[in-house]
Amino acid sequence: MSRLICVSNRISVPKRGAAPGGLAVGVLAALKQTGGLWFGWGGETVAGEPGEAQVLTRDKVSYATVDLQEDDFDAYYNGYANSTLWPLFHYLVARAFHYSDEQYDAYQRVNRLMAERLVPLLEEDDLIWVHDYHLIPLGQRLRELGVDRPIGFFLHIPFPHIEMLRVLPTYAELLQELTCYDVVGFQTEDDLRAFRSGVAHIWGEDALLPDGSVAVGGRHIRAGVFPIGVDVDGLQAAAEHGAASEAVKRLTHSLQGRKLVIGVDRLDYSKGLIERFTAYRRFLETHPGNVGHVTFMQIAPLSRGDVNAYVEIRSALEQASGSINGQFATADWTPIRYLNRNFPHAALMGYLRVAQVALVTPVRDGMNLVAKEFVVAQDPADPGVLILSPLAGAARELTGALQVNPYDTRGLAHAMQAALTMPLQERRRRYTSMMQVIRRNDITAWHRRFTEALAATAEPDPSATTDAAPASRTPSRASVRPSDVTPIR
Ligand code: GDG
Repeated sequence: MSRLICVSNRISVPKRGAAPGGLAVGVLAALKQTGGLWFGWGGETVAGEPGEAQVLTRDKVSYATVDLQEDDFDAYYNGYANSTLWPLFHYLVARAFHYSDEQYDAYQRVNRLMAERLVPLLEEDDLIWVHDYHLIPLGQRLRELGVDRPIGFFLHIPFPHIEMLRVLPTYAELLQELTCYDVVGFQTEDDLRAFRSGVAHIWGEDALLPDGSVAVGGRHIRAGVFPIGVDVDGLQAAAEHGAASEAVKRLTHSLQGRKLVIGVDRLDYSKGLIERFTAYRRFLETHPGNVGHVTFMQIAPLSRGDVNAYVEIRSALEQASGSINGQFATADWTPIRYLNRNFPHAALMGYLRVAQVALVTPVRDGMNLVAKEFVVAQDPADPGVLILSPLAGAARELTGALQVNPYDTRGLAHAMQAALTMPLQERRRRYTSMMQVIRRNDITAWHRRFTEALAATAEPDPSATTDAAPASRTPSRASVRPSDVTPIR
């Protein structure tokens, strides 16, 4: 069996008792099953040229960490990855988009360095799986260094339609880099369609194959949908256990019989937190019977604090929560509990279980694992209600949620009232339908489907087009039509 190599921007060597978040949970689940190597930045920056990767092995999994150069890190991570690609891919150009050639160059240098440090660790039979927008050029850099093994890429965030993508001065390079992979995976059909709109824009409609894949430069790139899921049994056990913990008992005691509405999100402008707070204010104004009887707890651990747009959203949320509490609070009730803290994942699952309603209302999200975690955490006999944005990838699967546009303040306020008063029978029906799809597309299904698709590219492809170049996986740059795009820089 091939060894699996997972590559992501940041890797966390697991410490006992520490629970990793979204991407990390998925990657670890895949690696624990097959064994393999997880490669990425270890969290340290250095002044000079970074050294070779440091490798540590625990059980069947090896963790290889590299340092990054101080000067490049800020421009690569806070700059091009999180101030250019992140807002653009979330369709939030007007809110936060910024482009600079220098940051783009740093992004490319970091990807080159990662490729150079990874190559000495590779073995003949490896399957290489690259994760997320920080590392889009990595596949092409590995090919340039002679790596001929299957390389796959999975995008955890949305992929924008070409009409949004072409705002980026380097969009043609980005598409070219994606076509250097053997498998390109997305969260939803919408993301896949958007990718195909970009491919058609550059290489023409003929490059689009009926099965969703694309043919570029004589190569066949399998492009598909692999919705990320959760570890259902593990989370259910954690939620049951968490609900009985001291921390959760203290929470329920403090509520004094009031209903709990919960939100759990990284503090990010894509998560729709300002819009959510505004809707909660409207809910209290238009449904005054709830004043004093409902508590909204928003957990929002700080994230990307060195990026200006994140400093601004933090300050706006502090103002909004303060203003709502100032308007409605009484001597013995606070309408919003706003917590900028990181909690152990098991504690979060306990909090999700005891909530009657979850607000998962991003203005755009690749999938959103909290939506799935909330449903899994529920007591099947008395489940809570999920209010979900249709702009989250999870909305494609979780049709049993109350789906409301996050900008629709009045609609969200109505949905909160409907959720808090929903009869048990309807809550159970919605819960059951969502659990079916969450189980079908769980975390194991996600990594199994992706790694199987990747392994299949190592086999000879009977459906390959006649002009395919079976001897090489290296795409040719001449495949980008010069008339359609600015020259590749
Ligand atoms: C990206 C995409 C896609 C949250 N607070 C704490 C904590 N969490 C955990 C949640 C969940 C994870 O972090 C967050 O995952 P999401 O999917 O909700 O969002 P992103 O971080 O934006 O993830 C997203 C995901 O990648 C996977 O592909 O779904 O669309 O944007 O598991 O429970 N975990 C701990 N403490 C916290 O305070 N330990």
